[in-house]
Amino acid sequence: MRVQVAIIGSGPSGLLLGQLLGNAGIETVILDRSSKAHILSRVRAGVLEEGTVGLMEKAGVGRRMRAEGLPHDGFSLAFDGRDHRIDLFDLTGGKRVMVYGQTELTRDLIEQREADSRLTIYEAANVTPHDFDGAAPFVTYEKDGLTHRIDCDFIAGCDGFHGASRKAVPETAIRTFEKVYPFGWLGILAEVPPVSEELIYANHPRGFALCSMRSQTRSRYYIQAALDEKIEAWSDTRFWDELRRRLPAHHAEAMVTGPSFEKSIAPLRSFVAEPMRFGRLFLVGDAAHIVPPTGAKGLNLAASDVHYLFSGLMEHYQDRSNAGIDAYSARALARVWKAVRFSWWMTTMLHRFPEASDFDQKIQEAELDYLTHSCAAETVLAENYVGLPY
Ligand code: FAS
Ligand code: PHB
Repeated sequence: MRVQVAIIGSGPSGLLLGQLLGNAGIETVILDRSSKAHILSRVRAGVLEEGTVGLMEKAGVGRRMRAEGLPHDGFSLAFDGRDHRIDLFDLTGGKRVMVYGQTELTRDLIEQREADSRLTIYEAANVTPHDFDGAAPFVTYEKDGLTHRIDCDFIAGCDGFHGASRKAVPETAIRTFEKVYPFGWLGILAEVPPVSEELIYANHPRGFALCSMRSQTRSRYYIQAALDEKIEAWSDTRFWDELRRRLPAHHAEAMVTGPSFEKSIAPLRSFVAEPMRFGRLFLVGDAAHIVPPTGAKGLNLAASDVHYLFSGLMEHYQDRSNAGIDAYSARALARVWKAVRFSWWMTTMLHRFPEASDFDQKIQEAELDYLTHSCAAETVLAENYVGLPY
């Protein structure tokens, strides 16, 4: 088989890139080691920047998102028993975010790819990029007991943090930066109405908590959890009790609880690989960078990477210019690092660090006090949260 762009990974990065390229007449194939069912069972991000919304619409896959997504003009910070609303719309001159689950975005992209009869090969084992430092790269994979080869012009490594693409790059050609946080997030999904119309990020002496949602009837809640926590030790009752302890009384009293149908613990890390391009192999999304979910940037960075790579590839195919693909890594990394900084800053401001000194704690309190008494500080938070320009 031969295609113009071989995409490894059927997550948001690979699917969105595949949809944009396919609509522009570029032949692609997507290879994923997981099954379609497993991919659609994953619960991850929930907040889309306007840039991500715009890309979904540009890809022709925005209908359900527009119909079912929840536009949000602000969110609240909760600490010391009170709320402080960050008015995103007012502070950014009219920008907002869209609450729409990554699971739904992935489903929309998968269904559109199938409707357009574009090929995705699921349960592809040992997917391996080859000869991407030359002019004739190819990808191999195993399926049904056979080894298959796909020749291509370019390979998009959209296979996430644990994927094969970044690992295929010689160690001498890549530099990584990492910070692992001393806690994780324990999250649940439950068919109960959200406690608030907007998201609530809470800083409490017992730890961070986040009240989010997927719809007016489905809530997504998280609490900061120690790294050695086991999901089995967290009954629904224990989770609800701990969540309510970390919220101001009026939210705790109003909270509607119920059985969870998804419960998981995710570790938090900041990670960046530089560069993001190696000859004819491009790293996209989580394959190149990871952020703590506090700033709701993971999925949205994947989208901006796709924007840069798609425009570079189209310059190559339509204008016979390699300027866009040559600039991909620098352009993507400039935005990635600003989002990595913002996600680190929000995580540091809102979580309780086990090793924090009394001084560290006073600095965190001063950060929150400054933020909630300064329009300039709120504006910095707001412009980063809605997403910096592409
Ligand atoms: P993905 O990881 O989504 O997709 C990679 C795909 O590649 C997967 O389908 C995988 O099966 C496939 N793959 C992996 N290795 C492969 C191989 N060797 N061969 C072939 N295929 C391979 N972001 C937020 O903004 N907010 C959140 O709350 C949030 N929560 C998260 C919770 C968890 C547990 C995780 C892991 C991430 C979370 N994220 C969150 C970040 C997440 O949304 C990512 O940013 C987003 O999934 C990035 O999309 P992709 O780059 O497509 O990578
Ligand atoms: C979510 O709804 O899953 C979510 C929302 C905002 C975040 C992180 C996760 O910052």
